[in-house]
Amino acid sequence: MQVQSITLHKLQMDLKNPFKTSFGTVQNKEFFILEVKDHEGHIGYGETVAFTTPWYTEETTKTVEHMLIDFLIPLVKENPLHHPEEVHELFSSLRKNNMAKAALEMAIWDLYAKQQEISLREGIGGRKERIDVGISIGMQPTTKQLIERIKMAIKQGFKRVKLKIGPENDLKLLETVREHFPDLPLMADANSAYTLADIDHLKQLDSFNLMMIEQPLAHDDIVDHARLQEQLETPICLDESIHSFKDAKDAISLGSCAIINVKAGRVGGLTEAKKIHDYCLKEGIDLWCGGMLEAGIGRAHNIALASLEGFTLPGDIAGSQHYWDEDIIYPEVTVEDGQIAVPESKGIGYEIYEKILNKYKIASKTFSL
Ligand code: OSB
Ligand code: MG
Repeated sequence: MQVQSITLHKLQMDLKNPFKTSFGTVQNKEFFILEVKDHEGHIGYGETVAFTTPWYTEETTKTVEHMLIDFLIPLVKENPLHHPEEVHELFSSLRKNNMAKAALEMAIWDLYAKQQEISLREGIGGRKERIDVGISIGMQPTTKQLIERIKMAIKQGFKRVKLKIGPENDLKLLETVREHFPDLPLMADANSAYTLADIDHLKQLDSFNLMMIEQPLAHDDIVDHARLQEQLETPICLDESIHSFKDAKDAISLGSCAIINVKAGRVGGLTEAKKIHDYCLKEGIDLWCGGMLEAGIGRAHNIALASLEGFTLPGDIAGSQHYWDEDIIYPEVTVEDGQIAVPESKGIGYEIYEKILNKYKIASKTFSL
């Protein structure tokens, strides 16, 4: 599957609303769309998910650009590929930088599916034709606004609601939310806002019947999470702590979590995400697909990934309209009754909307291979 050229389009797009977590606020996204072309004119697309500051993982838009240009594209140039599953192994000679690796690996997966004339879903072995989705609601200026947001999410049919919490806004907030929505499938994401010293405080969260609490402790921890899970009835879901299949295996065997949130960007691509998926399926561990406030290309990849049967819980995959005034793909992603139809056409199953891409593009570079 020889690659002829790789183009990096740098985009700047503003989210409709600021997205606030315990660690900071995202409003302006700066990221790359990757175009990987072969000699027959097939094009595979990828999207980088790092932010401009390293608040979520250590990667940033700039480190991703550096890794792609100085290391990852040259590796693809020097090594002929036969199948996208070889890319993860090829990139393993370079440490970490999973988001940079994932963007290129995922573009190569899309290219492969297009060459084979199959959907990306089929390419990775996904069986679901529709996927259940939930919504992640950032911290709101007032509880009243949060309640309104939740009402809207329920009206739109989302299968579960995820709230962002931290030590300053958890118990009272969850109490109010539960008063309004006693039976809503609800979960909370702390983005590492607590430490093990907060254990008595965290135990109080058990009274809210949450589906899970996501990443309560440090971004790089699995040991303390195991200690916490021992004393917590609410299942713990790990996000930031899981960067690889090995992390997932270790966390499961230590009892650090009962559920995993997989993001292909965080684990270095679709091949590693699928490996985690296969293991969770075998071990009976619940799994769902996380999000990184992606534009259409990243969103399309998440939809294909979530079509694998082991994604047992609704993912953080909203429709394009939820985050963007206009998306860079057509058709845009739409949610109906809390579900997204997985496209059947070739590759990711969405086309690039050139006009919109060009509108938000601030630079492009092409590398011939
Ligand atoms: O922790 O899951 C997270 C967004 C950006 C970075 C990290 C996270 C999130 C979300 C929203 O919760 C996910 C989405 O809807 O794309
Ligand atoms: Mg999270």
